[in-house]
Amino acid sequence: MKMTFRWYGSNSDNISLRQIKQIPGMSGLMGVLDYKAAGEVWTEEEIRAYMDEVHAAGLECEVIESVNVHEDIKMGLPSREQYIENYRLTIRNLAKYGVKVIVYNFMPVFDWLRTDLARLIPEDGSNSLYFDEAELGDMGPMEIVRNTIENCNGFTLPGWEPERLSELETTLERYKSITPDGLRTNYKYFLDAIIPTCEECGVVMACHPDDPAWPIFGLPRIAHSQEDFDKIVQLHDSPSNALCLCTGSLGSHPDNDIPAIIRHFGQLNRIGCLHVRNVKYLGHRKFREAAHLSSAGDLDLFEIMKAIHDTCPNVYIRPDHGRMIWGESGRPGYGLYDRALGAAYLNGLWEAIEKMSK
Ligand code: CS2
Ligand code: MN
Repeated sequence: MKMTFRWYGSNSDNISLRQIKQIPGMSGLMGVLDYKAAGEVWTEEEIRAYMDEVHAAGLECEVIESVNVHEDIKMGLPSREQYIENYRLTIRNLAKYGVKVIVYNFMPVFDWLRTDLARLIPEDGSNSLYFDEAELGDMGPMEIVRNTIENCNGFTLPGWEPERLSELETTLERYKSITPDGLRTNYKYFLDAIIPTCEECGVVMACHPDDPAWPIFGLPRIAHSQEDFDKIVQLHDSPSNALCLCTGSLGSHPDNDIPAIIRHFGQLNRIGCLHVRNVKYLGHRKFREAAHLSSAGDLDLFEIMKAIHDTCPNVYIRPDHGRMIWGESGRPGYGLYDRALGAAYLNGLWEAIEKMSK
């Protein structure tokens, strides 16, 4: 297992590489050029500059999260050809600089969705991301976008990049005629085009699940259960067509048995990387993000780490979102302290599992 940390680059992260390096056991980053719009080519110069900075801090960057997929590819529009070509060039360029895994998602319009980005946890005064379908009430997609952007403390949030949302109304309209099977057809077209490139240059694509793990606003969503992912890995049968299993995203639905899902895809060699975090169920389609510790939420992090250990022991993982604690303020979900605590805890579980299995 390689422990990594998400970092947005020196111009848009308030956390420094030095701070990340000081977290025990941190091998490197899940990095990103966060200023690149979906569909753009990531040039060699841009990648080199980023990698030089990361390496100078004594860290690696073998995973990129995310190279976003242009909406025209998901919708299957004729303009997708150029965006796919750009995506292939980006894969090649990243591979030249040591990138092994590229995280992405195939969710229409929205990446993750929350109704509150800083819900107070009354027991201890910390706050975390929170979702309550009932709170969505009459809120339409436009309103939730406005809310989210207003409440992100001035940071751009992954999945909520302004350029993806500028044509929101037209896009939402177009999706009305796309069924889940239709979306899968467009997905297959994309994979058939890019996976041979990945195989050539030793890169694994890792699809992130829908979050929350059910459809929202009537949009087709096809990545929130084991069954969905079985279909995805079969769309193009190659070890380069893999998954980024996110325990918190999948775990937002209590029916998803996370350790079993990890074991299933781990045995198939289809896990490119994992996000490991905990969630606390508060009712039907209502949850908040919890501290990583198993007893703080409803997921069993020991069983999760054990499943990783048993089926994909060399995989990249990162603590995913954390709460805001100790008076920290920053990008919602992406503070330093709670994610560092998460990493330390997961490393501790790992050490114990390793030693006990000898
Ligand atoms: C991330 C996702 O912050 C998050 O919730 O786990 O935004 C993830 O990076 C994307 O879905 C991957 O494309
Ligand atoms: Mn995630």
